[in-house]
Amino acid sequence: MNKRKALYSLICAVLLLSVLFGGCDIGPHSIESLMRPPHAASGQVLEKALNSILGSGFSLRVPQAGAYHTAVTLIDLNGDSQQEAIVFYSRGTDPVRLCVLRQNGETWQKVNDFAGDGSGVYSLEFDDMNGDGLSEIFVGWFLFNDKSKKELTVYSASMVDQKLSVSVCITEPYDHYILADVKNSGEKQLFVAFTDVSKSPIAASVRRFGLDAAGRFYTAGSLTMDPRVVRIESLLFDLPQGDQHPRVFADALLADNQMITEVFLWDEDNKDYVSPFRKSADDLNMATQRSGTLKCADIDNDGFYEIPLRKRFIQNDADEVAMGYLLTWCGIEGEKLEPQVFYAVNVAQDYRLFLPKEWNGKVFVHYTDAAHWSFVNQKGEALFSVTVQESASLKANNSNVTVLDDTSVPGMTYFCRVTEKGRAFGVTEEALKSYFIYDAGGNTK
Ligand SMILES: [Ca+2]
Ligand SMILES: [Ca+2]
Repeated sequence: MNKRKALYSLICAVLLLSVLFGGCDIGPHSIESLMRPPHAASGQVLEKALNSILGSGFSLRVPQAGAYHTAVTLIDLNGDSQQEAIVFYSRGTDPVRLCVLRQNGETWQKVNDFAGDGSGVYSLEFDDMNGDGLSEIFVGWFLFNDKSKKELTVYSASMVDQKLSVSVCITEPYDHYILADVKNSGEKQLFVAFTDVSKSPIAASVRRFGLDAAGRFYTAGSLTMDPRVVRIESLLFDLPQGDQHPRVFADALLADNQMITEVFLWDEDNKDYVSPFRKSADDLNMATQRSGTLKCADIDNDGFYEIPLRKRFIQNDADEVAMGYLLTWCGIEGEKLEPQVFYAVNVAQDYRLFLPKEWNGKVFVHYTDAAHWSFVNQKGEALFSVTVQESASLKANNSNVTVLDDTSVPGMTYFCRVTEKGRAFGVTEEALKSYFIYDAGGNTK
């Protein structure tokens, strides 16, 4: 769907909602001037149609996440330039239902009406998976009594005797899903990530589905995840330049505040995805394991995801790691993790310092006190320092320092000093000012 259509649908949906909920007095002419074709798509006509098709005593339901936040969504499912209406509604404590309406001249007619799978609508999305000009409808449902459990139902639009019909394709429990063109064929496949907590141990997996030309779903593949996974946090993909196959990234929580990013890469020999970081016999993804809950992200905005790893960055004892670490954002090159972006993270004093790539392996932190970090070279010679001090005492000492931040924490000043060795290495106060980021916890993106 192009942007203009999307905007148009949004305007229509907002106007319709206003009319349907009766909270806003918009005259029919103002609506109709915005909506083309003007007849059946007017709010009053649709409201009337809903009342006559659904009967009395229903309430409209709104998806909680995703791009469509309205109970009534207008969209052209079959590419005939006539918009259909997707309506979520419920009666009392019954499951939420999905009704699809189409315009028929001056009126609306019911295409299909489905009982949903839960007590609420999580998300709504549309995509023409197999490129046949007919849209699939992706609905995420909240299950009863437990909002952490969701089910995804995919509905497929088809033309039967030149009339639009909508039917259920699959229903799958899920945590996250994505649609990606796996084979560079113009056809998208559906990836469904799900943590099955009913199994012991918990079984996390990513299943892959395709849609054939006849409109039937088929299972295209199934990927297990690290057996230690207790929850899947996100599912993403990117497409490297010159590569035909998307790379899939799934952030997942382990026990004890540990996190991994499962990476799935296309393997041409097996014609399936494989996990390059879980090739060892124990099936564990140690390569991307880190403490904390920082998810993979495109940290340098180059269109590809990086994975945030924590490395030791100190010349002191390991038990001081909690005070600070080297945050290393790694891209994936081939099947290898390639360090790209570096930060020194001071957890105790809530800041991080960007470190240029050229400094990697050449600059370390020597600290005995979180309030004063001395950055040293391989020989242990001081290059520069970052210090936090009470602003009043700093002023009293009349110290000549370069202030990095004296506003984020009231009464405290972050400042830096550069040594002669540091200057020779190429460090300047101005550069450190631009590298310094105040950040509670020090470890968010
Ligand atoms: Ca249509
Ligand atoms: Ca990137």
